[in-house]
Amino acid sequence: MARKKIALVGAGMIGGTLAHLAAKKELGDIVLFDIAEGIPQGKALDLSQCGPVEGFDARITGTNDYADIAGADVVIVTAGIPRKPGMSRDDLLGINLSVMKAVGEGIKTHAPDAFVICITNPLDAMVWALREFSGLPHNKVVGMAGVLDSARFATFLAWEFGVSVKDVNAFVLGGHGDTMVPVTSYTTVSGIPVDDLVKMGKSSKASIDAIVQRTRSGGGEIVGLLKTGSAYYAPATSAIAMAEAYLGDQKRILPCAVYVDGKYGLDGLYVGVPAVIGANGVEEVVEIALDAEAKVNLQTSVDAVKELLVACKGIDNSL
Ligand code: TXD
Repeated sequence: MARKKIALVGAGMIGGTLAHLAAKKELGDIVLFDIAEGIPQGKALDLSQCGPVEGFDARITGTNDYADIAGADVVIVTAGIPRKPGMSRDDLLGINLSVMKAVGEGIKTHAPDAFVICITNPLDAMVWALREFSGLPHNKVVGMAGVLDSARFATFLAWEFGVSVKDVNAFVLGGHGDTMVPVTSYTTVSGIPVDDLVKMGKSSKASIDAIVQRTRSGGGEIVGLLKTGSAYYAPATSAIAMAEAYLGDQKRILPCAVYVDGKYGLDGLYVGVPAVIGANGVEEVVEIALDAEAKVNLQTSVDAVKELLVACKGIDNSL
């Protein structure tokens, strides 16, 4: 059976990391696309030379021509600009919306049957715009944010409780912004709810609240430290988990930015909720029962996403 084809649109910090992870896991042949001449070609050549050492068989190529993504099974989009200190994710909207228009056209023309994972910020607006520009079915276009935000939440909780990250199952819903919703009532350590662990004296409400806030500002914390850009190892790792769920028909329930129309009382927008990811892309939007506080927080997050969509429509009247 021919190897799958993974197209990475954007060959920057996350794109290069995606390529390395996909190659090490032998997910398929890899095409790195970018508008910067030389970058995708240079990274592809460098990554190819990992093969003899790592022992992976994957053809890794770099290109500046969208035609080379033809027939991709998965397309992961990181094209655009990242944050610098002092910038919010929303500040990226104007530039990255125009990038999504070009990327959407490229995918529409050359890879209309792909499962598309958008990473570019502001994520909840960019994934919606990419779906509009590409014209692909809603179940084949998703945004990566919740897996990353949940991983950040899980990391901080594992440190707090002094347990293995393997045993922490964390849930973060809502938009990929300051209004994201870490849901402690659905977050467990080996099945034990975090709220019960607090009652058992393993932590305190104040510490958990501080972890929730650190999770919300997790991206900004790294931007402030790096100064030259934003996080890329965990974002790439998170997107690869989503790609594997699709390629392997894993039926994983993952927090992803998916198109929600009807469930959660939402009327047709992309926001982070639990979704079943399998061979048909988004196979189900899982509607979990939320307590009053989580419902209010999710609505606040949805309202923030809706404001971004209004801004997008104000910039590009084709939307
Ligand atoms: O959880 C999440 N979704 C976020 C997303 C986590 C971290 C980073 N987040 C966002 O991903 C970030 O705010 C950026 O919008 C993207 C990509 O971040 P990255 O760190 O990879 O940015 P780089 O290193 O600047 O790479 C972007 C590449 C760069 O090589 C540009 O030349 C290229 O995008 N680029 C384009 N490629 C194709 N087409 C166009 N028009 C284009 N414009 C820039």
